[in-house]
Amino acid sequence: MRIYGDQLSGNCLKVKWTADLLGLSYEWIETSAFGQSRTPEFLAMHPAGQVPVVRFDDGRVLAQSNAIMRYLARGSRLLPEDPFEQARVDEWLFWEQNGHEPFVAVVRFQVLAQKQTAETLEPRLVSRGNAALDHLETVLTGRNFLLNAPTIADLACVAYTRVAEEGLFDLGPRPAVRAWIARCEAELGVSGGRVR
Ligand SMILES: N[C@@H](CCC(=O)N[C@@H](CS)C(=O)NCC(=O)O)C(=O)O
Repeated sequence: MRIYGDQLSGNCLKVKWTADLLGLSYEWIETSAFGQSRTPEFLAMHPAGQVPVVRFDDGRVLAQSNAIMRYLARGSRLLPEDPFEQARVDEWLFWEQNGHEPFVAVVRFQVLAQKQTAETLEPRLVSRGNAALDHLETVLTGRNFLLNAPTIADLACVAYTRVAEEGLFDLGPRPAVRAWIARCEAELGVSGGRVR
């Protein structure tokens, strides 16, 4: 398969981490999220014009980082077989896209790419980002991973949490989150991607 992704995007790294952890062979097509996903050629493959996208050897195309992770991880230790445990993974995947990424990742983008400061950031986005990090701190207190074992839920949620301080969020008072990030980096091979 071919993975079209920007190595500096947390959403794209989620897919790379999953494929690497599972030992899947793939060709990485570096595609900058600053323009290269909006060329006519790319739009012909994926009209939404965003990365990550996977094109499988049979020509089928799949987008959305969490959908791709879920598809790649089926039948592996990263996605439990039990239907209810799977639904709990999905719960985290949907929450990450709806309650975390739109705040933590967006604020970080605004700081790094748009040079916004604590004074110019939209307070609502910052406050929702802090609420997401607080939620993780509460859940992870006394736990090693979001569920009973490491899953794609951890990969999804750690992608932008581990770089949240680049968006001026403070992980200092969130020790359970910091310890979980370290565990994900060590046990899930999570690394790389520091810019957007
Ligand atoms: N919900 C999507 C978000 C994809 C997304 O926002 N991709 C960004 C990079 S992180 C992108 O391609 N931006 C370029 C653009 O929109 O032109 C996912 O999880 O895959």
